[in-house]
Amino acid sequence: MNRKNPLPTDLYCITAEDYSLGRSNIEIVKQWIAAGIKIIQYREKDKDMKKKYEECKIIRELTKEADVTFIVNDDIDLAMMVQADGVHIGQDDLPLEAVRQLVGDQMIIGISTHSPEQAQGAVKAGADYIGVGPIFKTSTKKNVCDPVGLEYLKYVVDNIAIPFVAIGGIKESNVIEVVHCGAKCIAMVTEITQAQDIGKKINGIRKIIKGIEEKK
Ligand code: TZP
Ligand code: MG
Repeated sequence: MNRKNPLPTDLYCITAEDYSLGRSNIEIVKQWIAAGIKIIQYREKDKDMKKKYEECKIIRELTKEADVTFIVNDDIDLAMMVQADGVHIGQDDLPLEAVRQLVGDQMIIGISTHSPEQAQGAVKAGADYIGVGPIFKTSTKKNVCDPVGLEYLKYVVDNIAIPFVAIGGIKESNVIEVVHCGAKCIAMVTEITQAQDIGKKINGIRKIIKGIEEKK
């Protein structure tokens, strides 16, 4: 893990226990690690902090052993307590500069963006990477803004110099469009957590991504 190059050219996996076919976050994380996933974000909006802490402690151990980057969504204190590699914040959270003061200069800070202005703001504020989305319609995230579409993704590909991850409504069936635009790191939540066979799903998606990359 390092702040300069925090995102792999691959899938970025995010937990969502409510959409995991009854499997626990820990079980899902183990399957991701077995499939060779290199970055995992813990995202749980409705659990209490104690439960989140317990899960993150275990995920930190699993990811450390496997040399997988571990990012905690929203909770800066939780990210620091479990010694995660990074924290992912939104536009309405503490300003990025303030988060940097809290976490120090080793931790990765990612921030969700939905427009060119927000992307430029994130670069100026010192983000290590940005989230770009929601690319397509998604029902996984509550109070989400309208899809930004491929147009904003293209803007980021052409104009933003820091790493980015495309997110929101991305599936095996439409990932081609996202890769064609130039995205290298792609986040999928439900497409992966709801797969019966997670390893098979991940490898199926990788095949599509690789197929496109080879044709380029
Ligand atoms: N941020 C923007 S869209 C989203 C998040 C966390 C949810 C994406 O979920 P899915 O199931 O991949 O559409
Ligand atoms: Mg958030």
